[in-house]
Amino acid sequence: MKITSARLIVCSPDRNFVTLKIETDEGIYGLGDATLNGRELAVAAYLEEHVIPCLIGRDPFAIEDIWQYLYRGAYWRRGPVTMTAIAAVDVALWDIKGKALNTPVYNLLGGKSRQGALVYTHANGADIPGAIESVRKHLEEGYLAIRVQCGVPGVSSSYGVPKGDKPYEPAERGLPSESLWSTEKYLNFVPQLFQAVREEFGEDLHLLHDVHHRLTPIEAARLGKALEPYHLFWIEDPTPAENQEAFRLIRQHTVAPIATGEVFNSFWDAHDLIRNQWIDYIRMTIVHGGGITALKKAADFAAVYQVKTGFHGATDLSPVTMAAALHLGLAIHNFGIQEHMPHSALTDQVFPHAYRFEAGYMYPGDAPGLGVDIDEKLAAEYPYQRAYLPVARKLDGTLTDW
Ligand code: GCO
Ligand code: MG
Repeated sequence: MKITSARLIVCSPDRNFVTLKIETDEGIYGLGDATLNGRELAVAAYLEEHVIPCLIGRDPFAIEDIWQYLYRGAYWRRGPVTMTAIAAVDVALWDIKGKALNTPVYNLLGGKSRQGALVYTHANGADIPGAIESVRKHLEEGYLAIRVQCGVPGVSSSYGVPKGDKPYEPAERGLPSESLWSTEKYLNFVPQLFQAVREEFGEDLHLLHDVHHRLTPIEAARLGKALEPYHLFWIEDPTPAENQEAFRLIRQHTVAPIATGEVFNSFWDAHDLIRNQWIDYIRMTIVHGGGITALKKAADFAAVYQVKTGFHGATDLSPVTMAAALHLGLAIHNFGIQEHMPHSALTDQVFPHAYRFEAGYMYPGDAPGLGVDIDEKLAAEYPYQRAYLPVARKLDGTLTDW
């Protein structure tokens, strides 16, 4: 079998997606997600100008060799644009292989280690009563694990809380919006939020919270200690992770479980965090971390140190990534939990898929390959529109981590 063509489908059904379609001389094609929220066309250009010409004529079954060719052969390595481009190729090749062998991708990764993947979804509210009602709604939908974000009194806009009545979508069309942040107000408020949620829903519900890179290590340690009575499933991105050593300080003060890694694009971004067991869950995702090939290796390394996976799964990762994450999550032994921020109905129409949600778990389905497709005609009705993630400033105007 030979690769005969590879092309990009860039569309924007409610938000931007970049999809790579690799076609072969046997009529089988594969899909890869190349979406990097707010930098979509950078990845598209990298693929079109520097990667696709090197794919034509290659054997699509040679997944490992093509991965190494695109990683080591590029000379300039790592970074979100490069690794997202490699991921798109890699996932498309796994899709082709599954289709050619008439088997779902999870069977190529060791087979089922479980029947379904435990998932968590996003609850949010402008205030505590609003957040409580949002948790209730998702409980009624059947979720067993729920992330809770809430507006912080005295701060105009908080992470994870939608503006108006539309579902939360961080990237906004037009130039970056600016939001305000107050560490002091946040640290004083969050324990009250989880005390209220536990009082309302009891002790069994898995609760998660995303700090979104906004605290210093010692502030994160303070938050972890303050939330211990509410035994969260995890506290996510407590502090920026460029300095992996910072997590040692957090670990010295609190037993609150820690998850990080959604902004990672290489195993090396997590190497010290994992081998020192400074985290409990690695969130690096297939679309930004180099694909199924790379994430399987990272997950296997994490397993040696009892670190579990908690793959990123926001709406800015396309249904192709959701499908790939469910196949990998079904197979690896140290699967922890999968983020499930459901896409819009329109997005699901553009990307018909086999995966499904039922009673707190998701199932990739048993279609050969990944079990996801793209309706190119419908996609073409929603052209790309530049969008940016917000930036954040402290109350004194200092730019800070959004
Ligand atoms: C999450 C993430 C998202 C990101 C978004 C960036 O936990 O799902 O933090 O909310 O902000 O994916 O594109
Ligand atoms: Mg996050």
